[in-house]
Amino acid sequence: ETRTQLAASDEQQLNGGAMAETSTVEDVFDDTYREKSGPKPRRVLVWRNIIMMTLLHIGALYGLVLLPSASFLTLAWTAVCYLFSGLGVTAGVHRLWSHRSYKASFPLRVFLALANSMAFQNDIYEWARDHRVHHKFSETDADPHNATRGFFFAHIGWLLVRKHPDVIEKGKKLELMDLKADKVVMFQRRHYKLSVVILCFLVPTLVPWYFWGESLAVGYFVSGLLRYAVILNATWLVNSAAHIWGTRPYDKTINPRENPLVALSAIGEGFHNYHHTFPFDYATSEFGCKLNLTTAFIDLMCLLGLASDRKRVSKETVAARIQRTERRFFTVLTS
Ligand code: ST9
Ligand code: ZN
Ligand code: ZN
Repeated sequence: ETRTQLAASDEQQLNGGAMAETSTVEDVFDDTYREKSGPKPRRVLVWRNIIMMTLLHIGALYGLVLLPSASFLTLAWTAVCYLFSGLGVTAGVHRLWSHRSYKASFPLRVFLALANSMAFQNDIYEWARDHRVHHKFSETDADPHNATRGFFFAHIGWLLVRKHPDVIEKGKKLELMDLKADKVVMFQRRHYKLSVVILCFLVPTLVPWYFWGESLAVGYFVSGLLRYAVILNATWLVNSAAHIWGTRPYDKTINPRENPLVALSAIGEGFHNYHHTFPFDYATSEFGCKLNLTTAFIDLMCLLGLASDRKRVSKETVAARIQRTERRFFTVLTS
């Protein structure tokens, strides 16, 4: 059995077989793709991004210097912004829009799209498109943050150079109808720049200044830049650290790993061996809400009637998959 076949049969057993339909989302590994032989294309640096990312990190360091002078309310506000923008990535563009692992009502999608703009990680459409190619062609030329090119490339380097042509070629063949049909996604894409200026920079800076007289500098460098840079790095650690360090209980033949430290900073997204094995599971982990605030948030939304249809892989399917991939592992070793 290939990885693609394994995932397809596991997906059919979701929620103990209760949810028999298989989604059309192309987020499972494609065994048929082969990297082109011959020399790799030249690496083209994008200086605009290198300069902007350097300035951002210098600004964030200055935010760290200002941190002791921030009032308690400003620190609490910064934490709220961290959580809010984090959920826009984890519960929003990752588990909902990239993987369709649950359904969200219109008001919840509006909330998640606003939160997503506060995180400023490219618009939902672009992020989800890149993320689906990441899963489908993981650890190859067609993976935008191919971790076989090293920690730095998987972490931030991929945002500082032109993409490998195979990322674009394979990405263009993806089925993205669900994203194009979502009015919230397309609205956010149309007004992306303005929404980022307002939500990622103006709101975090102006709220502490207007409501409790914080200085504009502390608002900008702490709640704005420092919070933004930390969220970015927490997200990137999933691509770098969680593809390099950790255990592989579910499938030893793939690189993504279980990394509890990453899970903690990325509010539940570090169980990456599980996630690449079962990308359609809304909890992205075997262990539900453990170290996984995002799963707790989605559960709460279901309780409030704002979300539904959580896809969950059963314990039996997990156990069966571990056994089957163990067999595959030995076949790979001995062939
Ligand atoms: C950022 C994103 O940080 C982070 C994503 C991380 C993903 C993590 C995943 C892990 C799991 C989840 C964990 C969540 C944890 C959260 C924790 C929270 C507490 N398919 O891109 P262009 C086509 S962003 C199909 O310019 P270049 C397309 O036609 C940070 N087609 O390529 C496109 O035009 P359009 C802020 C594709 O020139 C055209 O090609 N943002 C695809 O090679 C050109 O595309 C930045 O820093 C595809 N996949 O440039 C900006 N890709 O889009 C960074 C492209 O109009 N980006 N096409 O349709 C850039 O500047 C550029 O993309 C580039 C490449 C320089 C990197
Ligand atoms: Zn990954
Ligand atoms: Zn994913």
